[in-house]
Amino acid sequence: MSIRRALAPTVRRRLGSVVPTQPKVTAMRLVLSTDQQLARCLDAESLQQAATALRDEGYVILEKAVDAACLDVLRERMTADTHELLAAQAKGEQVSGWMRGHLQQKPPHHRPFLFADIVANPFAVQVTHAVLGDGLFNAFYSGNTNCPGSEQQPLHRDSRQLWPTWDTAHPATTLVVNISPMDCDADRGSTEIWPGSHLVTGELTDELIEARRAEVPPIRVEAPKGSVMIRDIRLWHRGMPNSSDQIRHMIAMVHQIHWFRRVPVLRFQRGAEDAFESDLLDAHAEFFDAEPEYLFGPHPNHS
Ligand SMILES: O=C(O)CCC(=O)C(=O)O
Repeated sequence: MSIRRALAPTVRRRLGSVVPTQPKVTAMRLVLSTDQQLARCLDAESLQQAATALRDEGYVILEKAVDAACLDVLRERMTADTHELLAAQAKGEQVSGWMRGHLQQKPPHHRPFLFADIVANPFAVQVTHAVLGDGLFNAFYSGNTNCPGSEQQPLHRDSRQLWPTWDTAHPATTLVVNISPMDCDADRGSTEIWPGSHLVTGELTDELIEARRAEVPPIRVEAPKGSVMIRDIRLWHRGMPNSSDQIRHMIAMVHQIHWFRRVPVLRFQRGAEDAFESDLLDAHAEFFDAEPEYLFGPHPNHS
């Protein structure tokens, strides 16, 4: 496994003049080795690095963590579903999404589109478990679709600090697991994220945003196909214009600490239970014979 990581701004400040020339944080990523892929397990050092990145920077990208074949199957089906959503939108039907070209789109909830590499990705679960501890559960199975010609979203965070009047941030309670079935980069409208901003308290005013930009500027997610990005739900981010001719899908799951209020269970088709098996993650799911209505179903308020 290789790891690229610059020192976090907090560390740079603490070290002061000892390392005045350290570059700013630009990425936090781990590339899984073949051994780790075969073992379906991160080694202790990698796990610690990933958990530390998530705590300090608010995100980590694990490359080579998802099988390409299942991503291809998902992309084909999700592209067909996007066209169905866009056709409905063109006819005036209500379709979820914030700003032109951005859709809240659930992946299929039935066989053969439910894969262990996605719904219980062992590497992602290891990392979220390392940060959130025993008893974590998944509260969400949906996603963000960024269509060609989309516009920029306002900067936002998907959840505020739990104690918004405090001037210090609390430890992580909720982590978003994002998987795209394709290469993600700025041309294809990858998400803009603000490293370390999950620890910033206060309202997202223009003044606070500009002060933060001067200290730690935002970056665009660069995640080759097969990557998983895990981010703290408080991390500042936004959807950006997609200047390519390709629809960018991004599946989103939300892992929560055991004591968090539970949303209603997620509903999937019976026969796919095996995909959700995990010693560490409670899938918080129920299975039914009928194919669940997912595409036009309700969207809970997450991610
Ligand atoms: O699609 C993205 O890159 C981010 C979307 C997003 O943050 C949102 O729709 O709230």
